[in-house]
Amino acid sequence: MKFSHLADCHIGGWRDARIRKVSILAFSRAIDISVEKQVDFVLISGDLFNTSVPDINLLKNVVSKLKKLEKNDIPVYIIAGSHDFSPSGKTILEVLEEAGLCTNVVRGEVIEKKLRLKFTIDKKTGAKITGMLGKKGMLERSFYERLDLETLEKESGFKIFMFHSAITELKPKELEKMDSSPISFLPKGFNYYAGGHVHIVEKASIEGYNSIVYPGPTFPNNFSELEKLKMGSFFIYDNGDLQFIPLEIRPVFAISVSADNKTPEQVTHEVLEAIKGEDIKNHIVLIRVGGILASGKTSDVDFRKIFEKLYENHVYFIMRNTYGLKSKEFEEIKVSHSTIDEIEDSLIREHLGRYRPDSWDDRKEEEMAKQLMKILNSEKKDGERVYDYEDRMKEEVGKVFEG
Ligand SMILES: [Mn+2]
Repeated sequence: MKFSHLADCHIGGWRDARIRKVSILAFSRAIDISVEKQVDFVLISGDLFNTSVPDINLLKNVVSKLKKLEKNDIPVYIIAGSHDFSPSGKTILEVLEEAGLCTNVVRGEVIEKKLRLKFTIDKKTGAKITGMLGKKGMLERSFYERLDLETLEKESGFKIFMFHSAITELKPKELEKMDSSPISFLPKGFNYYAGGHVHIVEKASIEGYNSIVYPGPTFPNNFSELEKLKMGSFFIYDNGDLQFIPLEIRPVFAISVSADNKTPEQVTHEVLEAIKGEDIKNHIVLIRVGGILASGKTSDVDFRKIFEKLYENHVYFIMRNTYGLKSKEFEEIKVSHSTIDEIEDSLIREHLGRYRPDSWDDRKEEEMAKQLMKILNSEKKDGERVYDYEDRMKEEVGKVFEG
C-alpha cells in the first residue's frame, strides 16, 4: 500500500500572478512525484481550490495534472474543505468528479437521525476510505455530532479517514483561537487519519487513533505561513513508513527587523544590512518590520530603496509586512487578527443578536451569516449575463434560508 496525502493546495489563493504561479508549480510537483514514485492513489484532504468556483486557467492547470494521474491509473480521493465548500452545493469538485478525475469520499445517509458514512473502496489495494467535509468556522461540527461512529469502527480492513478540521489535542499554540473539535469526534481504530485545514506539518498518535497526519499545505497561503513553513509539503505513506516530501519551488529568505527605539533611517539601514552579501537570487524575500519607531512616520521607512536593492539582486518576489509597525506620532491601530477568516469570524460574533428571527440562536445566526457572506461574495462570472447573475444569487440565497 502506497499513497500520497496532500491537503490545502489553495489553487488560486494568491492575488499576485508570480506567487500564484509558484503555488501551482508546487501542486504540479506533488503530482509528478506521486506518479514517479508510483503510488497506488492520492488523497487530497480539502481546499484543493481557494474558492468553490475557480478561474478557468487555474482549473485547466489542475485538470491537466489530474488527467496525468488518471492516465497512470492512480485514483484521486478527495473531500471538500472550508474553501472549496459551497452552501448551494455547487462546487467545481462535482464537475471534476463527474469527469472521472476524482472521487469525493464523503458519502452517506441519515438513518434514525444518525449520519452513516459509506466507504469508498480502492480497487487496486482494497483500502477503505471515508471522511468528512470541512466548512468555514468548524460548521461541520453538527455533522460530527450526529456521526454513527460504531458502524465505521466495526468495519474490517485497511481504513482511512479523511477530515478537514482542527483537532483540539493537536492544535499548535499560535492557532489557539481556531475552532476545533476533540479527537473523540472521529472514529477510532482507523489505519490512517488524513487531515487538512490546519496548515501545519504534524504526525501524531493519540490513544485509539494511530497516524493522525497533517501534511501542511502544498504551498504556504500567506505571509506568516511562508515565514514559518518556508515551503509546501506532502506525505507519502509506504507500507507503514511515512515519508515527508518538501516542495521547494523558490527558496524563501525572511528578514525580521524591530523598529523599537529606532529612526526610520536606521530601520531602512538594518534591512539593507540584512541582505548584504546574501545570495538571494530567485528567492522569495519576506520583510517583516514591527515595533514602535522612536521618531518619524512609518512611511518614512524607505521601502522603495529596499525594493530597488532587492531587484538589483534578481530576487523573484518581495513581500513586506508592516502590520506591527507603529509610530509615536500616531494613535495605535487595533489589529488583533491576522487572517481574513479570523477578522470575519470576530466581526460576526461581535454583532450577533442585533437582528434575527426569533427562532434563531447565536450558532444558527453565525452559520447563516457565514453562508450568506460566502454567496454574496461571488462576482459575476465571465460571460454571465446580469439577469442570470441576479437569478443565481437569489437562488443561492433562497436555498440558504430554506435549509
Ligand atoms: Mn486550508
